[in-house]
Amino acid sequence: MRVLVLGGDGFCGWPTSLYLSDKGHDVTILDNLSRRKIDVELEVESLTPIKPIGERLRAWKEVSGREVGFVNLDIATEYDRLVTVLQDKQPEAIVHFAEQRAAPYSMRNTATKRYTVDNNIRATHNLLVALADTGIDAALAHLGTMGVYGYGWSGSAPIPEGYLTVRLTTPDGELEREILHPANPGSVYHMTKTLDQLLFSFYAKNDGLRITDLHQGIVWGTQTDQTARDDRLINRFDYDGDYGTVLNRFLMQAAVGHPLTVHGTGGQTRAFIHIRDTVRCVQIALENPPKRGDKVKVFNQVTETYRVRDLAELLAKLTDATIANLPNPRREAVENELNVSRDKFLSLGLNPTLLSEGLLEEARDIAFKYRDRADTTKIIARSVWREGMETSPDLVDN
Ligand code: NAD
Ligand code: USQ
Repeated sequence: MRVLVLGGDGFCGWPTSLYLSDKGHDVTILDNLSRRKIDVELEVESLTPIKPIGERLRAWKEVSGREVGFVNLDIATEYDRLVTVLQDKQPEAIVHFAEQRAAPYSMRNTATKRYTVDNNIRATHNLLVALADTGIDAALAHLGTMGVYGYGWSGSAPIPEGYLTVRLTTPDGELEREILHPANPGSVYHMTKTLDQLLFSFYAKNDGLRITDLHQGIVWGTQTDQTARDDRLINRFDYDGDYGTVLNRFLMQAAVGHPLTVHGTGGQTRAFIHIRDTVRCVQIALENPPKRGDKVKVFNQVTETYRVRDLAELLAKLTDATIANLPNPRREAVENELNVSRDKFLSLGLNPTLLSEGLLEEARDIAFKYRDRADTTKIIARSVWREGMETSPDLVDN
């Protein structure tokens, strides 16, 4: 298939681009490199030494013999160029990763809240209207988030894959309806993903676009079979207080001898997926698209759920790290249950990479290898959900 990967220079997009290329697809990345610019703004770098996009692509051609195209394009602001690329490439499939994805960055200040909404909503809408406008019938897979459902709203009842069946009492009797699961975002970033859902629903209904929304959990790990083939292909590893996600942060913290930064009691239960499964799930979704006229297909892209403090305890046991219970910079439930339906991917053949299998390898090979690149003053999360909330001081000297 001719596949466009929007946001293909990022943490999930880069390994997905290589995976799809390796499977024989004709891949072109569209990315405005905004994620690299945010690193400059935050004065932080990926723990792993990622190469510039041009060098990445040359290295991939050298090791695989396959070419991946690249267009530097801002999907949120360069609509006419987006249309030209679509007409030129005539993609059969599109994967949409191109959004500002960090909840803490989206809550950092007024400017980052506005940027997150402007960037994410405009990018998604530009893509949808461009597909409707050009009549290109590509299968579109978007990376959404488990956070659209909120945490704990349905107690221990399983969170369905996107839709909820409800019964309405009318003067003429009972009506049964399938509705999008109520949206309950916990950050401006998560809010943009709930708004994306409405855009998808409308364009599927009105224009017959074929859309799959992948409600993904927290991605952990770094390397895939493809990114591990050459040092120049290495994937990014975010560990800073805004972009680092919890399990990769704990892995990195254990590697540099930093206490594990548990927010509050660590009673937050979250869904997880290894990066190797992210790339497989995207492939499965592209191979099983909805038909024209179908409603948006929703998959919960998660393999396991864990409580934050259980992850910290597991790592502390494996690595001798200590645990620090810090003031939580976020407004979120102190403790929550999370029961997620995840049958669709399993029924389509996903064989999940479970946490214990990859964990040691990941910790040893990546975080430890690059520990000298860490700036420990960037570890503590300091973007607060409301002005005046307490944050922790640095726990170690840099
Ligand atoms: P990332 O920030 O590493 O990658 C996003 C890429 O999109 C970056 O390369 C960035 O430069 C590009 N981009 C952003 N806005 C753009 C625009 N307007 N035009 C062109 N390119 C643009 O993020 P990631 O971790 O790879 O996440 C990818 C997607 O998956 C996001 O939409 C995110 O919400 C979703 N997701 C990620 C996780 C996770 O744990 N990382 C979990 C669930 C869902
Ligand atoms: N947490 C800690 N200590 C830390 C970092 C985080 O206790 O050092 C806690 C947070 O308070 C939160 C939980 O761990 O309760 C998860 O935080 P996170 O930063 O790992 O994940 P989150 O902000 O939810 O965002 C990440 C991705 C986002 C994606 C989302 C999937 O950045 O793009 O959408 O995971 S999900 O969480 O399923 O919505």
